[in-house]
Amino acid sequence: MTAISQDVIDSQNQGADTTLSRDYDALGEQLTRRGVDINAITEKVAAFGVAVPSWGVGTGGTRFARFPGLGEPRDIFDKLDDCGVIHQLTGATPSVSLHIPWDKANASDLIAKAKDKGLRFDAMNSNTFQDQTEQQHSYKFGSLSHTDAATRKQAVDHNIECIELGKAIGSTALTVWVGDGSNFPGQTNLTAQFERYLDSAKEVYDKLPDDWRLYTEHKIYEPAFYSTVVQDWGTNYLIAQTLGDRAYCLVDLGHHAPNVNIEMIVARLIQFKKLGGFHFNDSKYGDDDLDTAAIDPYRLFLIFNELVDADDQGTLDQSLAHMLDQSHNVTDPIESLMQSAMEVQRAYAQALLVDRSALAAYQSNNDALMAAQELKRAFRTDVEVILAMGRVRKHCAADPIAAYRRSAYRDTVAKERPLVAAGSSGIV
Ligand SMILES: [Mn+2]
Repeated sequence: MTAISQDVIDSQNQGADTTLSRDYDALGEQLTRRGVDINAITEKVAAFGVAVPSWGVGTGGTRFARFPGLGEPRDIFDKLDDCGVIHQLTGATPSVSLHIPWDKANASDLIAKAKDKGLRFDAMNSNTFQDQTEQQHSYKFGSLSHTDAATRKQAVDHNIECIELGKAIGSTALTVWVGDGSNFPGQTNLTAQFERYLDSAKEVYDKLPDDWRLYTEHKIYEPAFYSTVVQDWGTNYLIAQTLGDRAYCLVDLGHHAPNVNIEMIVARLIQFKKLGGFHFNDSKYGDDDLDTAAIDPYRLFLIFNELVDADDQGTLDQSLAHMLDQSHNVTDPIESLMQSAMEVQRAYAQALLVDRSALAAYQSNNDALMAAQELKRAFRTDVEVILAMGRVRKHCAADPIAAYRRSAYRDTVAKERPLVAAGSSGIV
């Protein structure tokens, strides 16, 4: 059952119909002159989905404070309601990624709720970066790479538990991110710690069903501030290589030093068949977890440029896991997630507009200026109407944010959901 009345969406779409069609036709004409079929682009973009993380619909926080929002989800079922709204309005988020133990629930209840909301389950996320109340061993000094064997075993067992629940709800992937590392030079033996990590990760990998994938996520710093066990894509690649064919590297945009050439990392991982997918977000100074494309939409475009290029070459893995991973501290999380899903689609649409044969010619002639301009031309194209038309054709909202505000969904759920003082606002 959908949370927002289809009438709200339809009446808005009817109101926008004339101008949208005219603007769409005008862009279509322009693209025809460039040899591009606008409807083919619209179809591809409308079919492109990105997963929403269950924890994303709650208000985030920093290590300083968390300011709860109105009507925050109380449990995974409330979260799935919110995720259903995002997908209903944008048509861009067909799946939800669960975080265990935050979202632990009866499998059949989860399946029933997801079915009711028209959603499915994406990768499972384990959590060995914080202690749970019932837990025997602390992760203060690490989890999969801990010096103590019993703590490592506890972390391995937790990951296996995530696989088990995932199997029951139709997930086919496990994402592992650990907070393991060190805060002081000398605190840990860097080599021995990574060996312990690999041994533990192998135990998890051995329990992976044949049709599953294991994604490992690198992160340069935080919560460990001197070193992290999986600090960059090089280490991540070594893990994927060591574990086997079903292990892939996940690229979280925020988990790099400022100005790192992420699109190049993407290209390398594609070339060596180890790109697993993305956690989309944006950052200015560190792992800021800002909304996707809020700071640097060109970087997101350049990443999609690599993906589309690989797709054209036939080298793109068609099972990449695309997910949003952001912290919404000052916005309504539903609005941020809708906007971000649309930003991902926008970058994809723009990347599809690159004239690949013209670009290849500029590259082989070493015409740096024109090569750069070819990318810029695609990036400068306003593809908003392509995104909107794709949504309208799927009976989603031409303007999801406006439709959401008109629906007063947040006010409605705020009456049922009491203001919560805290709750886990994990950012991984
Ligand atoms: Mn992440």
